[in-house]
Amino acid sequence: MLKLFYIPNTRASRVRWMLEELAVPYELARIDWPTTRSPDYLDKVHPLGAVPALQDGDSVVIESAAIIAHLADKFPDKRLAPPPGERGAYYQWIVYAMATLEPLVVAFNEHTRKLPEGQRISTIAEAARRSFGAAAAAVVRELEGKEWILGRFTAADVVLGSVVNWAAMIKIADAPALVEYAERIRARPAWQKARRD
Ligand SMILES: N[C@@H](CCC(=O)N[C@@H](CS)C(=O)NCC(=O)O)C(=O)O
Repeated sequence: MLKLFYIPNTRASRVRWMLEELAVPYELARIDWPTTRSPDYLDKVHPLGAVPALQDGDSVVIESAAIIAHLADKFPDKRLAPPPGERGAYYQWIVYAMATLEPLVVAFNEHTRKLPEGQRISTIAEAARRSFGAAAAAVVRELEGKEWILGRFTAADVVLGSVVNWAAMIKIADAPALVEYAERIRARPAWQKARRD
């Protein structure tokens, strides 16, 4: 049985959403932050004491996007990844979300809400907002006339949609196309199931 190491309102939520999209059985291992600091967790689950991590048989996979891509491949009949050899745009948007967009969302979040007020630097937040706007313009263009980033819904939407939704929530993303994409994400039954408790 797949086992997801999970803390609510973290990047583990996007993996839980993916598992709900797949509608496969899984164990939700609700842990807390002290558990992630335990020697056992650091040794056997996540070397940085973070979530998410997915145990699949004898292996443990970390990194939310890697877990989501792995799950799409593990259940090919669910058609959440394009066929091998046709995955250029699919990989592109997964990596774009994680490597290009998410670090800007993180910087903006830290310097507008997460850090204690005295440690926030408004020029960092502003620079992140500008860079995010420029980088997200490519997503806006790609979504033109489409509901989902590849046309039909795939695991790339789980990764990209999680990041865009986070960006919309903290208001670094304000382009109507991104706000509407985030609304479509939140309207999915699997998204709602993944957040029911
Ligand atoms: N790139 C990693 C980031 C994982 C990560 O940083 N997770 C946060 C929660 S969203 C965490 O567990 N941080 C450890 C901490 O706050 O101590 C992924 O996408 O899985």
